[in-house]
Amino acid sequence: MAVSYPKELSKCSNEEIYLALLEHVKKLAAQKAGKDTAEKEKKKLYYISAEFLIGKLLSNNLINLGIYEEVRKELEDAGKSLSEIEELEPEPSLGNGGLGRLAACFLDSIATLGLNGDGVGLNYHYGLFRQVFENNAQKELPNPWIEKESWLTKTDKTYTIPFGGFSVQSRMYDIDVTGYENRTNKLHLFDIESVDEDIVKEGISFDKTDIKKNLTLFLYPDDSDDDGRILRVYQQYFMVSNAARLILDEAKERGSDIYDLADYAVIQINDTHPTMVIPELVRLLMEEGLLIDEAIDIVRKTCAYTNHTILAEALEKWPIGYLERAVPQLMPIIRQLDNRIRKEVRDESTYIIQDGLVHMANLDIHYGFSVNGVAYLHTEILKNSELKNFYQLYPEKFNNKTNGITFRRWLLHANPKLTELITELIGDGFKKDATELEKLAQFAEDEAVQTRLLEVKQSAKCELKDYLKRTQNIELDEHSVFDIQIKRLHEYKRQQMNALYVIHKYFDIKAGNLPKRPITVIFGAKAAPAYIIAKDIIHLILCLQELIANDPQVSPYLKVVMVENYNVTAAEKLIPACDIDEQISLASKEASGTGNMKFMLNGAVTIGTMDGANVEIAQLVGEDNIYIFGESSETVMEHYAKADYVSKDYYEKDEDIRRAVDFIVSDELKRIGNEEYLERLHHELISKDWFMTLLDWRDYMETKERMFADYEERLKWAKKMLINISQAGFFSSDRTIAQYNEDIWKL
Ligand code: T68
Repeated sequence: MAVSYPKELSKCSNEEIYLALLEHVKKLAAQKAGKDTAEKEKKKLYYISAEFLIGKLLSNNLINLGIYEEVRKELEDAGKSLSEIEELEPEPSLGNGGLGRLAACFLDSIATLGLNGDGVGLNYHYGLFRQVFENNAQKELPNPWIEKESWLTKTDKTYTIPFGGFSVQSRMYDIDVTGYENRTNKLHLFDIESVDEDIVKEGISFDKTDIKKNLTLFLYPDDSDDDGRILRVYQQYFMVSNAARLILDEAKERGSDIYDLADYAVIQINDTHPTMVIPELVRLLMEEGLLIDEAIDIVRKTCAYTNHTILAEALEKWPIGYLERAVPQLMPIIRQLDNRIRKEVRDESTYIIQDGLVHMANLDIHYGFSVNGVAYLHTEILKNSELKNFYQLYPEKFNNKTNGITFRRWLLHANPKLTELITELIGDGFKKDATELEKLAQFAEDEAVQTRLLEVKQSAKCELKDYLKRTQNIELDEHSVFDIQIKRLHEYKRQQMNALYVIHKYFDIKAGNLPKRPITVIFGAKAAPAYIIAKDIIHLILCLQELIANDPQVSPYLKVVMVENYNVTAAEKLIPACDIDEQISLASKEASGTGNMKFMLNGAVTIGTMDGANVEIAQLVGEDNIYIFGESSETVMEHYAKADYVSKDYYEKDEDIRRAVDFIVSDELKRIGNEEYLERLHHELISKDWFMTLLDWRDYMETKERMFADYEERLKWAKKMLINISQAGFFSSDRTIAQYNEDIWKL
């Protein structure tokens, strides 16, 4: 089937081409979806998630449908550029970070492996906020992405969803999920028609109590007050009530008599946001006439839970009062579920309702049949400390599923030049079976290959330079080392540690210790709107960027760049261009990380702590090919247990640390920045430093210096790059999904 362009291709505008391709892909996908829905497929997976950070879809769909090259060539022959056309596509910002991007990678792999599984979430009109910088600080704006023509298809599915005192009418929108040379699945996004975008005023503020108008406006509305938190409860219930109804409808269509639901459906609960699906399913089954015991039995066999963090703040606990107000029909069920546990289980720490709060994770663990962490170390920490009491109750439920990423987006699409080089060296089998990348190891000592790899990296750096110049008017020196830290802004991820290194380097350069090659430190991160210290860290980075850029003594050797509105599209340009990848979280705190996997796949070398999936990466590539520093997770957890970490001690005994930390409140920075923000961050570091920046700082600094020195041995460095790429196959989300299916879903 040929693409039908409205006129001769060379005369079409990019906009016309984009729309023609959009329609073409939707048609192709629909054709395939029609073919695949075989009745013989009894069981279906529903991946419910508050976030699906899907990124732009055009190229990815073209690749997965096997027509990317053909389309690109046809456009090129007509003097058009696919990458320019792609820039017209808005990026849906239906996610925040790793958890949402993981869900998107999973959907790709589920379809690619030919599994019957759909995603279910919400159709946020403004997604996560769009970040702009003003006066060296983050400002939040709405992020509209839904256009007249888009990947969304309006369906006929609607439900009446009851809330306390009123109800709303939902509607389901679908986005096709094309697998790589395989089936097409769906991402179902629920919405309501009464949402009113005009209620948003000044930045992203709006009336949080007007649920009919605001329900699907934003992902993660500000939860610093009760109204914001209750709005999240409304959103979550809306998501899962729709999901549960859809699941029941579809199971019945495929022949389920409801009692055998577990043979027809399996639900993966992505973090605690969809947890209310458990009591809601029980409630709906009872409406169908089942006894509560029967309903609970069925739900217990149907739901599985993934945990993505050990940070207490993210293990949601909703006050009973919120639930009683928003979803009163659910509270009696939740109390029943809790009462059963109270009778069965002695350990009070596992009760669902404690001190007037409903512990969502506890509900998942008691009433799900599987609990998984997202990397080896993370799962061990869950079993042996965070969720120890639950592990003792249900050892058989616990399992690890180390995260993965889809290579279609993060290699084939993001880095065509590297893909071409790899294909030339080992053939294209790796596109289907990522472990074939191991064959690259045979070229580890091959100087010709090493040189080619360096050339590919250089060209990606030039492309990033062009991109940032064009989109953000940022100037990069492509001959400098690109040192990149891109991820949500959070103290545990320790962007502040990197910023303190920048300050240290600034002093070094001032003192005449010039680096062998200029260094460009690139950051990309959004901070949650109500997370004050995270915003202060962004402020510090932006102030450093300005200070250094205007200092003629330092700027030839050091540059700081904070990319505005970091998102999937920016990541696709940044990752291929990266030399040094920062994965510097406080050990034990980063459940997995998935950026680390994308970077290694693209030939970056990581500096990191023994945390999350870094542990597995280090094991695979060996100590010569990753730069590990910092205290171990055991030591860190011991510090927390004994409460004996005192950041001030490090500040007082290490002159370099003191100099760097004090620079935050220096006259130079205060002249550029906001005194209150800088003072607050300075105080936080010295008096709290909850994520132990200063504990690891000296080791970090020294490791980084070693890394910059090693970088100068270009061919030896290229060998490290090659080994990283060759070992990245394990981190394909195809492997992860195959394991989910084998151990949990059993489709
Ligand atoms: C991330 N979690 C983990 N959470 O931090 C990361 N949570 O280590 C891991 O690789 C990734 O999940 C995938 O497993 C998140 O991204 C959230 O975004 C979040 C948002 C709101 C509430 C709780």
